[in-house]
Amino acid sequence: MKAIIFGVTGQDGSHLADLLLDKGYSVIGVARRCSVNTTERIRHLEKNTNFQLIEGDITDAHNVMGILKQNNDVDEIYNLAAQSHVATSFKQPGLTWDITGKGCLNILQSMVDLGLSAKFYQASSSEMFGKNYDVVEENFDADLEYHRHKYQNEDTKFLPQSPYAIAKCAAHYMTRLFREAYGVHASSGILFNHEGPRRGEHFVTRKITKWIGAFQQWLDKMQIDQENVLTKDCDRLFASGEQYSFPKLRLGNLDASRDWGYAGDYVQAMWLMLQQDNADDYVICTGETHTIREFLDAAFNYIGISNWDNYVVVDPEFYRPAEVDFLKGDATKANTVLNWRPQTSFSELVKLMVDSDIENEKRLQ
Ligand code: NDP
Ligand code: GDR
Repeated sequence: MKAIIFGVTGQDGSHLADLLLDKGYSVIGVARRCSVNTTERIRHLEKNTNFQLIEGDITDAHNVMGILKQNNDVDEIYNLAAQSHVATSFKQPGLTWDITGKGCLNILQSMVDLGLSAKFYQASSSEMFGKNYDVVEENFDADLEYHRHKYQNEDTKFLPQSPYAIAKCAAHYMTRLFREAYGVHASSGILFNHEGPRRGEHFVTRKITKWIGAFQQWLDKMQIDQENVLTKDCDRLFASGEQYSFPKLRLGNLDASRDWGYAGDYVQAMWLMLQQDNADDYVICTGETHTIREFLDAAFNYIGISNWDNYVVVDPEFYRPAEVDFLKGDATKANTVLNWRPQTSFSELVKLMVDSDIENEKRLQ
């Protein structure tokens, strides 16, 4: 089997390449040219003879057509390429549109024009739900008290809140159109947030765990006992000009809720979608939601600090013009049809990321 991954240098692209190579695929990864090396996440694949890295940019239709023409025997095409940072999409909406929206069309149109029979995967996003959710009322207890349970699934209407989410909606509808109009085996995975040690450093979970890794390393270097010193004299510790000073962690909205899973589990769902006889759309999530505050609780507690508010500054710079407040998916369809379930719990994910960032910082010293 032969697969092409657009966006192979990203978090998901690197996990998907690992998965497909383990399954015996020959994998072509497409990466855009850059003045610096962007292949850190796939460095371990450099010597794998089943892996080939080629240059390409999905905003260039001519280039995409050339790549697919040269590889017209491909079995599966995964489009993971995107300008994927929601906050950046407010500052660079046109670029986001070209990559995250039109890039998908460039691939689908080339597939049809070349008459390829390959299966196609589009990386759709829970951000497409934006402000919207559905509600089910359930009574859990004997005194018939009803509880409102909010969730998003394949039937929830999209109400996007950012240029990124709007571009993703366009790509999602384009994927469905090509499935229905031209019979392309084109599936969209509506994936909720998924993280891990390979997560980009500007997404909130990784920003937190990377800070913790650096902070822990600094405490060790300064031989500071966090329980005895930090809790008592915290402000002095962070004051500039002091002998001991370490920049606080600056974050934006801490009250948003996200359904966070582990990226390694989620690429399995992408692959499963392309193994089905019929193409379709699937929500992929854990079904649990946590606020940023709860992520902070879990991550700081793990290194033995219970009062993280001493180390975190809320900075309006990281607020967005429009926010997605609540995401909590319902993956019943993926559970039933794909037999897919997440394998990594929220606390396991937090530990995995904190441990990895502590190790990274040690290696840098
Ligand atoms: P990343 O931002 O880590 O990776 C994005 C990839 O797209 C990178 O390899 C990047 O290359 C590449 N890319 C960007 N622009 C272009 C371009 N013009 N041409 C070719 N490649 C390009 O994202 P993730 O791995 O986290 O996510 C993968 C996909 O899934 C994205 O489409 C994202 O929007 C979507 N998604 C992600 C979720 C998540 O929680 N991670 C949830 C739902 C959807 P470079 O290294 O050069 O920047
Ligand atoms: P998101 O992820 O926007 O959900 O998109 P991100 O981690 O960027 O934000 C999650 C929530 O945290 C709040 N937040 C901050 N976010 C960032 N990046 N930096 C901060 O300092 C900060 N402080 C608070 C945000 O306001 C938001 O509410 C991710 C991306 O991977 C998308 O590509 C993907 O489609 C969706 O997940 C599902």
